[in-house]
Amino acid sequence: MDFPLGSLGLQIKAHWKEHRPKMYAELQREGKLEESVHAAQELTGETMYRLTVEEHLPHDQAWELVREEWAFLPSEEDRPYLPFDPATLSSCHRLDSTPIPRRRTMRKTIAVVAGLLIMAGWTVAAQEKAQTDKGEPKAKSGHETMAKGGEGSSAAKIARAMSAAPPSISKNATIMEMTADGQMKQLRAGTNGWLCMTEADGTPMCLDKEWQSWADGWINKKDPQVKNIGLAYMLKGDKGASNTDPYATKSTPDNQWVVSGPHVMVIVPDPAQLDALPTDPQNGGPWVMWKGTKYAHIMMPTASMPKQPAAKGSAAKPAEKK
Ligand SMILES: [Cu+2]
Repeated sequence: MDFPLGSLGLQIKAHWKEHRPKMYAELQREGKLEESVHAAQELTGETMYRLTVEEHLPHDQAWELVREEWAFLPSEEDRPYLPFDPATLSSCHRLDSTPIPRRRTMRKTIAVVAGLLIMAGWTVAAQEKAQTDKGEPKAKSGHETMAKGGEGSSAAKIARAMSAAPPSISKNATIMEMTADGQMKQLRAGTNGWLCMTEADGTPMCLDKEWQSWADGWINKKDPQVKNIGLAYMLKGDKGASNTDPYATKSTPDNQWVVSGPHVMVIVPDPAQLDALPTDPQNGGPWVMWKGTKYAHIMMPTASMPKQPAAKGSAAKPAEKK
């Protein structure tokens, strides 16, 4: 088998080598490097096609959603554990399961889209560079920041928040970010009742109305007002949470720290209804997080759970692979 890499593929390979050297070396050792880069290239092209041609998302928005999904992965320092195993990447990994039309016409399109992407990337980089070179003073406050320097970053934040749910939901959702001091700041108004937000650490999630009142309770440490079943998406996974303590910020020997891959979350008005479900994140299916607290909810993985970081000083069994 050979796995032809286009210019996008070559960029992906270089990016992985620079930003995820351990993963790169491991893939190389397993003889899976070319195959994985190729899969990342194809998935990125296919998904761009789907988002732009089929779902009519503007090109730059689609690219923001897709670029870090498989291709330009976060660095190993920022994100040691990915929500997927790059060695087993295949076309079953998609932003969602919308089928992709006829394979044959795709080939050409992928090449074209990938070409466009690279062009777009260059243009933006070139424009940013040109601005810096001109020595334009950075806008300091208020509207100026939003209109000029802030615009790119706020578009990126919006795209990041949107990436938690399928585009059909997130494109019309209200977008907010939680700032470092825990305040919520609206980045864009929405029309469909959903809220897509990023937590202070950048973790994105999209919440329906019930989950929004739940989040209000959780953030402000008061009783959540859950009146109906509530649904939320976290298709980018999270950076880790205690399975028992809603307010834990890091792993301890006994707080059942768990890093989750892509998942959906469910809340119900009566927490007793969750009693029938397991609470072990590694049981292979959905589980209840924060059981026995006011914030108990169902975690429902939509992909295999990622490899867990070795819990320091705990007796936790090592996460089994595959
Ligand atoms: Cu979650």
